[in-house]
Amino acid sequence: MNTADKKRLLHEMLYARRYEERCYEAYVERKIGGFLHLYPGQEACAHGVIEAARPGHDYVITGYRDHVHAIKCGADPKRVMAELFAKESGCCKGRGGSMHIFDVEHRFMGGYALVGGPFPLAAGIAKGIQLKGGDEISICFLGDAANNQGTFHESLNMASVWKLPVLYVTENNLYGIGTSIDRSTAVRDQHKRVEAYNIPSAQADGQDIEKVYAAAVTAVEHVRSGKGPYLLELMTYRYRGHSMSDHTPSYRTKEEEKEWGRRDPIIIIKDRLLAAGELSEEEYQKMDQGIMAEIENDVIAYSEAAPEPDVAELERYVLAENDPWVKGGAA
Ligand SMILES: Cc1ncc(C[n+]2csc(CCOP(=O)(O)OP(=O)(O)O)c2C)c(N)n1
Ligand SMILES: [Mg+2]
Repeated sequence: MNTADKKRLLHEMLYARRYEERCYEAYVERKIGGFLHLYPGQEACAHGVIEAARPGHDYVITGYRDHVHAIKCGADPKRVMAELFAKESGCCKGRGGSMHIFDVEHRFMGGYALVGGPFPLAAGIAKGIQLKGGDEISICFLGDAANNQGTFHESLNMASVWKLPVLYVTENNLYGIGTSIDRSTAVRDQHKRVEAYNIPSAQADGQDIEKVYAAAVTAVEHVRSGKGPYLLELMTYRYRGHSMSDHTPSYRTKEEEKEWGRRDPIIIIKDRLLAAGELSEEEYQKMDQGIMAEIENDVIAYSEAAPEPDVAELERYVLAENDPWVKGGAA
């Protein structure tokens, strides 16, 4: 990875951090309602893996912690924020909200609330690619706790038997809501679980974007070359609680939080660039100021000014049969 790539990824991760922090504030201001799961601490996972793939060409699917994955795939940050604000200009016309971001144009296939739900969907997407003979791959990001769902085992077994082009990425942040992995899961190292399905796997440091990227290049290359599925486990940590319902977690020790705070994905790449003389502190501060101004003046202003959905159209998009657009009629 060259210096320009490292700086761009630093910019993207810092943007993601400030974006999510601004979502937190907007929630407190009651501009965002419903569920809200934020990504600070885990930025190197989505950025490192999707960077190694072909965003907009490969299909990406994930759970409810989905804003950053969608944006890295190419979704417009303004339309993602407008979606969180439940506005008509949102990427799902304000009907989906935080857990249901979707952007078919950039092949971001959602955003799902059901833990483990995307495992079979990702396999289905991969089966479609295989039947059509395309060179795309299907990438499924989910948390460590999702791997205890039956869907994980059923989907990975079929994916292996059918040699589907699907990359499963476990973002292992050591907790499922407030339950530590050591209390819920017999195997702490998630990559070991797929040996039972004859699927190759690896574990990488999810806080270091260069390590995530290197591991993801190997994983993507394996899947794209037709050798079947692969599982990449990324060891990471979320700084805030599971969602806005537990924003100051009481189930973790301060020592553990501090330890992971020292391994911040943005600081790791920033310090590396500083030490190599490829970035100055002044340049970094300017980058940060620019990002915050852009989010405020561009993204938030757009979302605040965006129109509300029409109440008369509340049932539109609930069922395909209600929608003239789906039947081939007017938009
Ligand atoms: C089928 C199902 N069961 C339970 C829940 C409630 N639930 C929401 S998130 C979650 C824990 C998921 O943890 P993990 O997969 O590790 O992801 P993380 O939130 O840590 O990113 C649970 C049990 C749900 N949404 N869906
Ligand atoms: Mg987890």
